[in-house]
Amino acid sequence: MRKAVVMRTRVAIVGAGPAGLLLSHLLSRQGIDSVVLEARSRAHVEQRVRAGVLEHPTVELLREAGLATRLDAQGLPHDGISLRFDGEDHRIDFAGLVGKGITVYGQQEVVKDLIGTRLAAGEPIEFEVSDVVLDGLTTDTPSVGYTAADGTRHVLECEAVAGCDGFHGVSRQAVPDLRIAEREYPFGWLGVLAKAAPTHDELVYASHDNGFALYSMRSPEITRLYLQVRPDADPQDWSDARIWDELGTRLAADGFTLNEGPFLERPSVTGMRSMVAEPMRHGRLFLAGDAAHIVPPTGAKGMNLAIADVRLLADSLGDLLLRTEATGVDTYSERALRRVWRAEHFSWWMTSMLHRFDDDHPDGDAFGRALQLSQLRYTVSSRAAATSLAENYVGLPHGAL
Ligand code: FAS
Ligand code: PHB
Repeated sequence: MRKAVVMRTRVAIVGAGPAGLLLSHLLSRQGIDSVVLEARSRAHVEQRVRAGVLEHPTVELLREAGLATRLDAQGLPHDGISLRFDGEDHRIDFAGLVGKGITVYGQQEVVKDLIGTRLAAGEPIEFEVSDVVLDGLTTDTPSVGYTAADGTRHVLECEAVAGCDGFHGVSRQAVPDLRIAEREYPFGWLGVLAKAAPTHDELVYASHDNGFALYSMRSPEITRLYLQVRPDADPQDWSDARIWDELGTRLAADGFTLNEGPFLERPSVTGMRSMVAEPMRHGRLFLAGDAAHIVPPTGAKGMNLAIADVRLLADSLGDLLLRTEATGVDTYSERALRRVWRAEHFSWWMTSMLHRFDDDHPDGDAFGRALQLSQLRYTVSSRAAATSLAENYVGLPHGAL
């Protein structure tokens, strides 16, 4: 049995999604070395279509960190969204209500920018690793064992481990006595990416008796659309014609047209859940992003929350490793969870208000639907209610809670 190759760094980061990649960049700006370990290939990670909306604080952070050149050139700034119900459109004017907006820019573009920046700086990302094992987490010399893409076994000795490996990763399992709070929703989203020029310049969230639909976009040539479906829906049961027909029905409103076009990838169904794992720290292991929490995508919070986590974690690790000041890491979990729970509530609220529950679901009866319509009407007619939606959607300032 060949001896493992031993390497050293200051922070071992498991996962090359937005959380892991941004954390490595923010640490590097403080002169702190890290190694990013990623299970998939670079090509897979860079083409994975997921989130599409960047909160205001996310854009500000990416600009401050020197990561916004392409974002500023290709991102689509939006000053509002529309809520659509009873065939009527109601715009929520973010700029007018809270003086800020959002930017539509695909998560895979953020990931490409981060990978490009890290590799240009000659900083290591190990793709296609396997058999990741975390060790020594309650000491100040933890290590991460892994098998590299070439099959050789490695041990990465470090001073801290960042678990940025998403919902299906290994890090969360390494935290003993984890408290999990979660909720499964009785529906999922069928997502499509169409080569069809957007006909509307802002996002539309539609609540229809047939179900929820979301109209989004990626560029002046590409539309991103979602349909509420059963959580176990098979995309094979949804022909292109059926998808366009249902989108047309649910998004219908005076003056609204929907350009159709070829799908750029096979439609896929994403399940919906809310989940929070506490604490987000165990010794020298720190969880960030989807490794610690999941939100339904209705509030466009998933990636933004991951970015807020690692901003906090990068500062806390800087205090610990550069100034032997442990207050940051000792309060990281409690401080991160304040924003997490704010985003969890907002995402649950948007999901509960906009989706159709089946008749046999407690929220699916006539009373439940009447409550939803009342909430929608109040939200679009009250400045106070619309302002609350706006400030949550554009993103509360980092550190505000
Ligand atoms: P990620 O899951 O992005 O990254 C974790 C990385 O760790 C992955 O690259 C994975 O390959 C790697 N990994 C896992 N296990 C590992 C191991 N053992 N060793 C090494 N690496 C390992 N959010 C929105 O705001 N809007 C959306 O529309 C939206 N749509 C989504 C659709 C889907 C199908 C999914 C799954 C998520 C969606 N999200 C959406 C949420 C998503 O954007 C996440 O919030 C975001 O990717 C979180 O980033 P990370 O925490 O970095 O986790
Ligand atoms: C997207 O454009 O992918 C998107 C936008 C808003 C959401 C979810 C997804 O709430």
